Amino acid sequence: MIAPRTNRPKPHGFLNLPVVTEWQNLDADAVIFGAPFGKPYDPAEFPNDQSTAPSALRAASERILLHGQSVDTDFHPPLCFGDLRVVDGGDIALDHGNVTQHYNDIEAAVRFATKRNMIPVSIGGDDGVTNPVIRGTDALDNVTLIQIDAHLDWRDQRFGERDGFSSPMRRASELPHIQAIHQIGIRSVGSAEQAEWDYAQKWGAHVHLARDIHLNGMAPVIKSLPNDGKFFVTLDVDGLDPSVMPGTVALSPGGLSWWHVVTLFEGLVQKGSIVGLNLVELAPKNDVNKLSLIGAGRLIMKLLMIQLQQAR
Ligand SMILES: [Mn+2]
Repeated sequence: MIAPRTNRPKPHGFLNLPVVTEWQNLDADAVIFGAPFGKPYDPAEFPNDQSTAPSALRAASERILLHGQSVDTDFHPPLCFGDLRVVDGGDIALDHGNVTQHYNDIEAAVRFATKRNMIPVSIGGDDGVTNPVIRGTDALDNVTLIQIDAHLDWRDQRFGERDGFSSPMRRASELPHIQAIHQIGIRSVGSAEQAEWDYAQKWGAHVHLARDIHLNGMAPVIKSLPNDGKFFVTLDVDGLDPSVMPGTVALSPGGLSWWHVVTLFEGLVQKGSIVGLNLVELAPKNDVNKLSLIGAGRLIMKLLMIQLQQAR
């Protein structure tokens, strides 16, 4: 298997973590990398603002974590992120504007990491990059997909494109290693039509509505997850409420709170283990005072701390 080579991150590694762009040299518990380019429905919409998210997130590092040895008061005893073996693996390149090759390289990077027992953390990009990311998890069997999102994303195709941002759950449902799909934070209207809703129900997707989570908390969601599950988290930031995460595109009122998502991560490691994270749809131009960059960056940290401290 050929190791991916990535572009050096700008302006520096995420949280100033060590940077490794020659992946054959990777030795870490987790690798964070940019997967910037989703397949567009209209060439005029390419590249979009979400493609700038990996660089914007790195540039906001000092607002996400002041110091590698800062304590995290949510943990008992308070734990720091600093001594976890996490690296920034750079950005997957886009050569000659070839998005199909870009998708293949994203898929290969996820596969490379999981085969070497490193947790892949991919940062999009729009939700289109979720398609190759999930395909790349096929070295893990019986994966339970945890989608945090406002939207169903079960469209078979849109404008003839099958690998765009409206289709990742549909594509995931076709993969033999995806055992279950839990969709968390779903609400209101998106691109889904009746046929997609029916198809998702028929397939057996577990849809956890944002409204029910606000009424009953996250405990019923966690209870419904399989014991000893291998959970891959795909986090479309629009799953959170716009008041928490304004820096996105397809805003939808009534979304999840910060604590809902952190509580979910904690529930995943009580039930099983988190095997990867994919974070998409950050749109820095729409952000307010770096609120979304700080929130997204800290959710990446939180997920890794919760999983890696548990595994120690
Ligand atoms: Mn969405």
